Parts: sequence; structure tokens; C-alpha cells
Amino acid sequence: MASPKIIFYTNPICPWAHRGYIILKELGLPYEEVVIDLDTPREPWYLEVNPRGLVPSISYNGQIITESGIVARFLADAHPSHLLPPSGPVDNALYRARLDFFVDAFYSKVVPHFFSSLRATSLEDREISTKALVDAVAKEIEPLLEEGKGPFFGGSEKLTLAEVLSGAVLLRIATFAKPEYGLLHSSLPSQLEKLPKFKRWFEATTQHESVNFIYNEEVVATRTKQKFAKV
Ligand SMILES: N[C@@H](CCC(=O)N[C@@H](CS)C(=O)NCC(=O)O)C(=O)O
Repeated sequence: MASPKIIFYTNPICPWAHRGYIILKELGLPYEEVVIDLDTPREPWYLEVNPRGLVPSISYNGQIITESGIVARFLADAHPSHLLPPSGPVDNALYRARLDFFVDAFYSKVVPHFFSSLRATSLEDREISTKALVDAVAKEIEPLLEEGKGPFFGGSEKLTLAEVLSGAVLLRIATFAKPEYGLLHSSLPSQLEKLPKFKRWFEATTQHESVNFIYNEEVVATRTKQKFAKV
């Protein structure tokens, strides 16, 4: 198949746009990058691309697709690869349902505690949300990961759509817990390390080049600090 013409409207500091960088790199698709300034009101031309004014969006052979999860799923479906099997037969459909459930568990059960922890204004509150985050990983994520096979979702040796969708948050957890940034409780990494399957998944994902090639932790941490200081 000839390469599609892809324009990627993005901003590298945005965790949702980060999903787009990961999947485009992993699929080896060429694209034109258009960085949208998030500090100023969106220009009218961009509101025509995405009336919500958010990044990411893509233009794929002239068709606009918005919302990071939908963009990622579309690209994975349009370009079959190790990231996601086609939807049939039933075993594939079942695998996709399991992957969707895993990503849902991560975002609905774990990530809210990550945000509570960032917003905590006292050490006590931060400790409470840190414990809640670790407990949620133990209850919701650890049992869904495979042992003894590849480190990625479903025991895959290669990256999957699950890591495309969660890698940006995993990188931020690793960064924000560093003492120099102090955005999360410094005991978080050592607590998470006690969960062996999560630890392996976390390390393999955050060390994967397609996940981290765009990530500038200093810029992201500084910006996040400013944002939460304002809040
Ligand atoms: N649900 C959207 C969220 C995207 C989003 O919130 N993007 C932020 C940057 S990280 C944005 O464009 N903000 C611009 C604004 O709110 O004005 C997605 O997954 O694509």
C-alpha cells in the first residue's frame, strides 16, 4: 500500500498527542508534523480542522480524525501490524476486547489516583493517593499481565496498542516521582517495584524507543509543575 499523506496536528508536551507520536513511529508511517501552540487561543484554521481546538488531530489522505484514542485505533486498524490483530475471527475479537479492558482498567482505576496525587496539597493527602494508586495497580493491572512471556500486553514481545495508549502516562509517573521534580511521592517507584509483572511492563514500555523518543522529561515536568501551582 502506498504511504498515506498524514498531517499530524500536535504538541509534543501533550500526553494525548504523545499517543500519536508512538503509533506513527511504531508503524513507520511518514507524516508532516504541525505543532499547535497551546498557550494561545486556537487560530480559526485549526478550529476548522478540530472544532474542539484540541490536539492531537490527524489528516489522513484529507480525512480529519480527532481524539487520541480514536486516532490510534484508526491507524492500527488501517495498517495491520503487531500492535493490534484484525477484528476477526473470534479469537482476535476476544484479544481486542481484553486489550480494551486492560486500557480501560488503567485509565478508569489507576490514572485518577495519579491525578489526585499530583493535586495533593499536603504530604498526608499525597500518601493516601499514592497508596490508592499502588493498590489499584495491584488489584486491576497486575492480574491482567502475563508472566514468563514477552513484557508487553498479552505476553507480546513487541509493543501493542495497549502500550501506545498508556506509555505517555507511564513515562510521566516515572518522571514525576523523581526527587528533583517532587510531583509524586518519592516512594512510588519502590512501591510499584513490588509488583513484578507491572514492573516488567512499566520498564519495557518506558524504555521502548517508540514510546520515549519524543519525551523531554524536564520540559514536561516543569510545565506540569507550573500548571498545578496555578491550580
Ligand atoms: N480527549 C482528548 C484530550 C486532548 C487534550 O486535552 N489535549 C490538550 C493538550 S494535552 C489540548 O489540546 N488542550 C487545549 C485546550 O484545552 O485549549 C484526546 O484524547 O485527544
